[in-house]
Amino acid sequence: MFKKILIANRGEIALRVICACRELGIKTVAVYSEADDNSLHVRFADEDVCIGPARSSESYLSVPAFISAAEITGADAIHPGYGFLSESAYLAEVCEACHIKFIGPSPNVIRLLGDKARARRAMKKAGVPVLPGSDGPVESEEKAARIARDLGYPIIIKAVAGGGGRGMRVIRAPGELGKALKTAQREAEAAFGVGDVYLEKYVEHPRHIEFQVLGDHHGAVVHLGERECSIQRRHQKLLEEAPSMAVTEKMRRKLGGTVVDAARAVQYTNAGTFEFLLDDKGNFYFLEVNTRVQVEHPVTEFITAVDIVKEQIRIACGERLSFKQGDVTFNGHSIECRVNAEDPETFAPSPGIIHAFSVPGGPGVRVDTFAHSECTVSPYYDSMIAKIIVHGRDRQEAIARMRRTLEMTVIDGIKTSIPLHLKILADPDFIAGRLSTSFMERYVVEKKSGRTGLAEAV
Ligand code: MV4
Repeated sequence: MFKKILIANRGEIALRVICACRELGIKTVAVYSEADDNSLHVRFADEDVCIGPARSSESYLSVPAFISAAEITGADAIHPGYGFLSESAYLAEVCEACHIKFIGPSPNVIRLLGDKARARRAMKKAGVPVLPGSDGPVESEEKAARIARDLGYPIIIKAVAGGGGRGMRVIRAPGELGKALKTAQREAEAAFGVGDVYLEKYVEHPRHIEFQVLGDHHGAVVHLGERECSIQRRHQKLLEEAPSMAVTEKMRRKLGGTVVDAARAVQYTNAGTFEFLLDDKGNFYFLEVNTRVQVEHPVTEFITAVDIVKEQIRIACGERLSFKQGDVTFNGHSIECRVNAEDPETFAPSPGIIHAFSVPGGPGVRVDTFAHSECTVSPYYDSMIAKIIVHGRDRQEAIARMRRTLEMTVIDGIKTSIPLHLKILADPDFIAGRLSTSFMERYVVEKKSGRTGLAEAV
């Protein structure tokens, strides 16, 4: 087993990795920017290294900073968390060259799946359902128009280097195509340095459902079921749950099996997430693979009792998965609310000092956070300050448990999204499980039109 792991991240996920390391008897190295010198991840790590100024580009996004910190402290491995360089094939490659284990898939797999058009092709070949679309990048307007006509409108233009909703454009009529293609290519070039885009048939009001997988270095792959992630705004998830009310046991077994086969086909190792759209007819369509641990992994941990971060570490040091697909069981229902430091009405960031912080415990409650009383929420980083995760015997109990937990949470000094979460939890469509990626949009529209929408309710 590794003796020492460097955590190339900050905030709650850095603490989450420290939890796993402590339970496994592994020493930890925290890295931190000048804005984070009082952070809990620094306090609870065995060693710490300051890697630069507050700005991420000069600290948490610096490959040389991570590598030199690992070399100075003699770390055997780097856990990248999520965000920052967690899906950087380059970081994984430099780690390999420096004989430091990168806790994630191989550089080649990260590169393959990071190219959304290549990933789509690989998944199609492996038998995963994909939407009708272009076989690869489309350069010319003529080719795009021909493909779009065959697909039928609406279509969506996606950046090959995009993902997570960045660099997408929906086209509803042939007249919009030419200009949109050029703009999409230009924007992709500016944002990612790669201007390639591809086309897909557009699905209206789908659900967003993702499957968690784990693969070891001996060819074993298992899935841990799905997460329902449809409640999001501007591609930022607000609330996730497992299992999804829209997925039957039969669907789970079928798509889970397909995803496991596909992961094996691309020699996927470590933890990964296969994202899908689910349309109103029950059809799944592949979107992309995330090659990192996800923010919402705790809902899966609650219903399967698998510690995903510990498994990531064990896999990276070459251990075999200790359980088989048949050993994976799904127990009860879990919900996560991402508590953000933001105005619940306008969504404007609300950084500052948290003067009082208290979250109740009790049965079935888990809080993953870096926050505490008198801590600072920096304007330099993501606004997520805590994840509140609950587990109940069924969805109804989980909803009630989440509601009482949020009601008994104290966060003074900054605005948070908790009032918005409470509105979602009281929404009749949410309670009935009528979800789609348009769920949050509808709030805003209803508010503007003056009707009693969720923004006014509660
Ligand atoms: C789509 C789509 C509809 N049709 N692709 C957004 C994130 C990125 N992974 C892909 N995304 C979408 N791709 C087709 N062909 C709708 C979305 C989408 C979405 C997907 C998941 C979660 C939230 C979303 C919000 C808006 C659009």
